[in-house]
Amino acid sequence: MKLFPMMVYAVAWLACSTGAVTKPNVVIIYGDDVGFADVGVNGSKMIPTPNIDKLATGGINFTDGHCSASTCTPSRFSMLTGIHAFRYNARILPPDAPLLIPLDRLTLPQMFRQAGYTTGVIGKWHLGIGKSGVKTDWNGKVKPGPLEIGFDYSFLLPSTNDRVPCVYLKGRRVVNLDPSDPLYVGKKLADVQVAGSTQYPDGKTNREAMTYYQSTHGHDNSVINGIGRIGYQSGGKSALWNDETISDVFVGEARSFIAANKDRPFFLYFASQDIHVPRAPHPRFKGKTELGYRGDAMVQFDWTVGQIMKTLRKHGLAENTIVIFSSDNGPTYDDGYVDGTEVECSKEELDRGHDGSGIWRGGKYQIYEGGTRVPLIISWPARIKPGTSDAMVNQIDFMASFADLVGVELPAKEGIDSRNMLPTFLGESDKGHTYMIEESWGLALRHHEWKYVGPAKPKWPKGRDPIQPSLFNLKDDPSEQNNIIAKHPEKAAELKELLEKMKGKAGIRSIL
Ligand code: NG6
Ligand code: CA
Repeated sequence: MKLFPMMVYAVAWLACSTGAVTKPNVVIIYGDDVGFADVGVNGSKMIPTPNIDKLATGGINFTDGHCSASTCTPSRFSMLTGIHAFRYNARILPPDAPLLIPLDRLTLPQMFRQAGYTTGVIGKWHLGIGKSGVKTDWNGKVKPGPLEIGFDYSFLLPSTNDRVPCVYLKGRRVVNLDPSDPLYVGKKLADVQVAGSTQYPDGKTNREAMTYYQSTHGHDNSVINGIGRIGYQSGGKSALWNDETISDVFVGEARSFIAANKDRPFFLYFASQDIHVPRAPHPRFKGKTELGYRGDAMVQFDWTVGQIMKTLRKHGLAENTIVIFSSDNGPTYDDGYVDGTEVECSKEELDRGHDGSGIWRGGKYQIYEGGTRVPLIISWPARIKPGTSDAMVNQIDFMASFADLVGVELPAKEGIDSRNMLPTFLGESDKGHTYMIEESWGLALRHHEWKYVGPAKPKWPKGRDPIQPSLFNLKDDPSEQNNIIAKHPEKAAELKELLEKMKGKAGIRSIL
């Protein structure tokens, strides 16, 4: 057994030197709100994740791997553009937001395309769709979106599962939309009260309509499938998704995409809705953990990973496919619904003994390590030797790193914050970043064991981030309990100055 991957490695290498090697496929399996320790290999004991663990033990498991920010839209923006989200003021997007990624920027899928790859996105988007200043017509061609920024194939949950519209978008069209029940999306109820289109209960005046479970805060606009959502929708009844089968639908899409592209190199960005609220795992996963919907949704996500791996094996693609497993921000518990998640706030968000961020402090919305230090597993049986890596790395670096792997020259003005970490991502070097920015409501700068946290605006999210500038030493104090800025003002000043420089327009790659 041991010999087999080595043989493939040797063959791939030989083929490489003759120029005949097939480029590896690249699949990013992206979780939503999955914390560092929500997976078994990083310490989760109460949620079984055998498929993710198998991926980790066959690849590199990073202990200091980061998404670029502690919320969804900014992290996804940075992973797909190689640019820090603060440069575009990227924030969690409302349901009817226009496309956030500028059409004239090089994107990760475009870069793969230049190298001859077919590119696809399946899953949650949350990067906006449509043109700025023009109301998106959901009954016509919905664009610009993924197809305009480098994806050849796209099957989306357009925003987030807690936001309208609760329909799938395939290419530029809403799936199963009945033209006699046109679909409207808006911020206010009045925006969507159009005669002839199905009207859904308004959670503000009709909470009883929330029959799946009630919302705890917000999520009280249109109530669809018994779940209150953010934003208002009317129409599109025949197109509504079923919350409990979203994972099955996405897995089906992934199977078809892989089968259709098995004979040419492909890049697949697979973005699951798990384990974001409203957590609604398929009934076959309910009760698989003692942690209610959140734990069960994670078991469902692990099943999804297993199905994608099985599909790759079925088509003989398992050896030469790079599979990345990661998440868009750290864990959260009650994020808006009464879904059985129990939090002991006094114990730093511990749910019945399960701590989704492990020893790292905090989670989603926070500048503390738990906000951005997420599971990061990279597997490529044909080349990567299994192991763990403590190198400090970031998803924002995928663009420059994969450009190197597939032989695309990244222009200086594109992906300006993306740095080439290919040898580290492939486990051939243990050298991580010396300096790395972490984003939340404010910005932090990591430097080896030091972490400087800049000032955050004293607004939402209340009390979650330190408002005053802070300094932590992660070697002595990995859980960021002691702000030692008063003891080391010179270190804080040094990092503050560098952070200001890194924020400069030219981008990080040009200065570090
Ligand atoms: C917040 C929502 C939260 C979640 C988050 C986005 C409220 C009260 N809270 O505004 O439920 O949707 O946005 O999550 O509405 S993310 O993973 O897409 O960043
Ligand atoms: Ca998220």
